[in-house]
Amino acid sequence: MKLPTNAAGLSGQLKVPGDKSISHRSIMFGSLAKGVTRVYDILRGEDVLSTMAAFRSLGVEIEDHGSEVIIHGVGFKGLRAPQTALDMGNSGTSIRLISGVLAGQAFRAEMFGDDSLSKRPMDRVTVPLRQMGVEVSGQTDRDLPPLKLKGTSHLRPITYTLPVASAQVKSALIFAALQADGESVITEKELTRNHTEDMIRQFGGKLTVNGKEIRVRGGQTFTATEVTVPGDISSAAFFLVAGLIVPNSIIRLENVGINETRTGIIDVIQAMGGDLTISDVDELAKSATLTVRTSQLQATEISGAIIPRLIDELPIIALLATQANGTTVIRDAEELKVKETDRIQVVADMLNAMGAEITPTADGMRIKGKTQLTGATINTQGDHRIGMTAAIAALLVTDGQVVLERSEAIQTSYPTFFEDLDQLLR
Ligand code: SPQ
Repeated sequence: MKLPTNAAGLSGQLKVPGDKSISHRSIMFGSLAKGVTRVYDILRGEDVLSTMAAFRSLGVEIEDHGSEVIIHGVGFKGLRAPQTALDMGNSGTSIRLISGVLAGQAFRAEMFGDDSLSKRPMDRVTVPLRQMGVEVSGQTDRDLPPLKLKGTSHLRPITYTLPVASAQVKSALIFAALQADGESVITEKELTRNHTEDMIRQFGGKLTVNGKEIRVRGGQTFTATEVTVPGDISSAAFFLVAGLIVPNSIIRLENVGINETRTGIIDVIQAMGGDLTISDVDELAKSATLTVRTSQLQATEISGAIIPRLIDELPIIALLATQANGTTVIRDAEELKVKETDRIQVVADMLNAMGAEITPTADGMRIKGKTQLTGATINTQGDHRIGMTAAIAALLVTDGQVVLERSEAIQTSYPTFFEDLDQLLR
């Protein structure tokens, strides 16, 4: 598709779609609770639909009424063996978290995904799950999908320190630990998004969190509840950056999730001198309105503990940095290499093809600021965040056109992205 270029400005207000991480988990906990859970404002992206389809195949009745989803939870003991292999599509969250759920189920299941998912390492979850007593096998020594798994109703608890900063590995182990015979102790490498922990409490379960250490007892039961999903800050990020770098812009994004494990991008925008205001804070829902205006930006350094708090925003932050004064450096982000694409290489290649000057490094990038972007043909390579970054970059192109190939990847997390962008274009 041909992307809009040379934007005169962006203005208006938006409510971005529901948070992807919370949407996945609301289906999982709703299915594993006893009783009827209602989920409002769930993200209707393809990744979340993969999780929904998987739980239906595991015997859970899920009514999909659009903005309201009703889950007839069956409890951990009510899941049944799937008749066919589970299709996880493009979704790392689905395959990894559901591995943890299946760990405690005494039946066989197979999970597969698309080309991109089939290249993503699953050994980060299979290694600890084997220690707990699960039989699991994947492809190559990294356990790439398809994964074949046979769980057990006698799971051993685990004491495990994560070798990578990953909310997916942590969450998979929490789901397994909830079904184990005793207490598990899971220690994070860095603090990562804590939606699984929050939702355990929301569904009436218990866990103890002490800094990076999480203690979870097996044999808990969950009670159905209502979940309202806030807007996804990872989706809002594209319009936050657009509002800062496109001249004559002011964008107001309402009801954006501001869980502190996800707000690294706000810290970076502030460090770069971006004009961002936070209002209408709802402490309970952990959401707020974020307003951005076109700004003069300074380069910054992004590394260390902030990385997991903005990992999915790094592609669009790289674009932001191409418009700042000075050279921005990103370090400690080697995890980007095992996302839907190698997001270090693919982001650098894409923006460099448009005239940026980005040097990929082993664990991040060096991004020269104040570069003029020009037209190019970009292929998402099946990565939604690459597609949306290209679309925001195109707005700055005054010379030439930008063509986006495989744009359908954006359906993964933000099906209404182009409608929302269109609404903001003056
Ligand atoms: O689900 P998937 O494909 O892994 O999605 C991504 C994304 O860009 O939307 C990563 F590619 O988000 C992950 C995120 O990077 C979602 C997630 C979660 O919901 O727990 C955690 C992060 O992954 P990880 O590997 O750091 O645990």
